Amino acid sequence: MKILLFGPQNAGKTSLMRTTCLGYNFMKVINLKPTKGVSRENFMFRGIMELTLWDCGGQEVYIERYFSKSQRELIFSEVTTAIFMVDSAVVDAGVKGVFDGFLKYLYEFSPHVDKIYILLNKIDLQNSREDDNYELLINEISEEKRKNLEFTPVSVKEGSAQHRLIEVLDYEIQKSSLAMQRIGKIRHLLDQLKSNTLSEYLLFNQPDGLLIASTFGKFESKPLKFMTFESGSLESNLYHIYEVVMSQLNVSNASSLTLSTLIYESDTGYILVKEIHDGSAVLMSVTRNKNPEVFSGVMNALTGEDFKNLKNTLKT
Ligand SMILES: Nc1nc2c(ncn2[C@@H]2O[C@H](COP(=O)(O)OP(=O)(O)OP(=O)(O)O)[C@@H](O)[C@H]2O)c(=O)[nH]1
Ligand SMILES: [Mg+2]
Repeated sequence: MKILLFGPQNAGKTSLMRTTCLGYNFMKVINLKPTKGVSRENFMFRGIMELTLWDCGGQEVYIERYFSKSQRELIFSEVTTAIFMVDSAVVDAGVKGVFDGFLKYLYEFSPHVDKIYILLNKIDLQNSREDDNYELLINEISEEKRKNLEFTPVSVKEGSAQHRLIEVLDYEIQKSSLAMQRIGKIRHLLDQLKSNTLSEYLLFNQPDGLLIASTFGKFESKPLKFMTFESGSLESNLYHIYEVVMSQLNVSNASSLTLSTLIYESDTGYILVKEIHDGSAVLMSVTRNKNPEVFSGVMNALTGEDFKNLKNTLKT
């Protein structure tokens, strides 16, 4: 799936991409340099849909190049989702020309695109003028074409832009029968785990931290940040101790890098967190009580056939 992220310089396109698809926080992208030409990146969105994001640097020299005869087809063909982004803190008449060119070539080379998303970014700024930017962009566009345009005022800094992008991509997932099949299969496997172990399961995608599926059906949570697997002080001590113990036991091929399951205990149950498939996803299991059988049931399940199936499904 080709996601085209287009718009004038400084709009926040690269910030949006990195914070949504890589789970970076805003502070980490505050000093981004302007993107030189097109930066193409592949992501596994929600662990089920492969995206190629075309982040088009918005400086004038590049825009001219994208619109040139030799490049326009490459940029604007085979687009699945088209997003235009502007910095609403500046109202620049030149942006209208960029927007009109974007629409023209998109309609020409990807006529099947039924919705075009326009993000009026940086509304967190005092001087943002999203209404003026809206008026500027929509001017002289026919009633017919306006129906396909969806304007949303957003802020990458405050998180609403990421929320909107996730909403747009989820809408694409629903249109893709392949993605829906995959998610159906994963849900089925989680339900299988649940019925065998009296526990609830939540499966997260690591790069973006988003939920892939859970045994709760609809479940809303903020994207996870996977800090504990990297830098929890308890874990880093554990790695060291584990290596010493293994050498005492003369186990030569034991690597602490393969440690992959964390277990937490509360008054009422256990939470087991297991990395899957080289850390591309994380499975969380929450037991309903503290019976030893329930605990060992989950442990068995996480090493058994259902888990293997789940792992294989994620791999393909
Ligand atoms: N206040 C505020 N600043 C933002 C927001 N989004 C992005 N920025 C800042 O705007 C600047 C430009 O962001 P980029 O993501 O590099 O913009 P871009 O659209 O990729 O720019 P080009 O690559 O030149 O086309 C950075 O300093 C960001 O920190 C926002 O929502 N609010
Ligand atoms: Mg950029």
